[in-house]
Amino acid sequence: MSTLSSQAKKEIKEVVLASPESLSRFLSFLLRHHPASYPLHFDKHGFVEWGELVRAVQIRFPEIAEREIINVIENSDKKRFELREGKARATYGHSFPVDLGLETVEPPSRLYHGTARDLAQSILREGLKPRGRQYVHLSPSIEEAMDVGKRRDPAPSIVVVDSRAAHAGGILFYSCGQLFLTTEIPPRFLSLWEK
Ligand code: HQG
Repeated sequence: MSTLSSQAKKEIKEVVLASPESLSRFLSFLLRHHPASYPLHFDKHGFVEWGELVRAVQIRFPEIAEREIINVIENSDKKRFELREGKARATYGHSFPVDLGLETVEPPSRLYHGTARDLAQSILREGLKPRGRQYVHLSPSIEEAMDVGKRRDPAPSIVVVDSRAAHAGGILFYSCGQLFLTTEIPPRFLSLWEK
């Protein structure tokens, strides 16, 4: 029988939980959603002081070394975070208003949004809305939109955005790494991708 103390069990749990994936998810939670339960101060561009961020992460993962946090930031496949001049921020995905300093761009003629099958009809009816986030997030390819949609549904629906027409109609698009961000897309620019 196990004789581990509850403290030891807790410590093992923390070590297991501090995988790069869980650390990345926790950084997203802190930097995208500004939880009141952690002592973080954001500037208007969404940056927090590096030392403050490290201390907040160590509240959750007491064993974590600064280097491991840097590794997650530098190795994030989707470049979710940036570390600049002693400050860090999330590069997209915020649920509170930040000035990311993004440039408006002329988008490619089509952009794609992967979502759950049961949300697609509502999107076609009401338009693409940012819901809990500051922006709507769009992918430049069907493959990338599939990966986004698979977070919600193993066989996602892909909404096609006629971004050329939307841009011509006055909707602003921002380039953000591999993604394109916008505030809302009305139904007339949307259709469903058919395999
Ligand atoms: C849906 C991840 C019903 C929308 C991803 C989506 C992305 C509607 C959900 C990034 C709707 C919002 C953002 C309408 C929109 N009716 N549902 N009218 N309009 N929706 O998570 O784009 O891996 O805020 O389809 O890869 O899924 O975390 O947006 O399902 O790039 O770095 O409302 O987050 O990046 O969900 O994901 P989300 P998203 P990371």
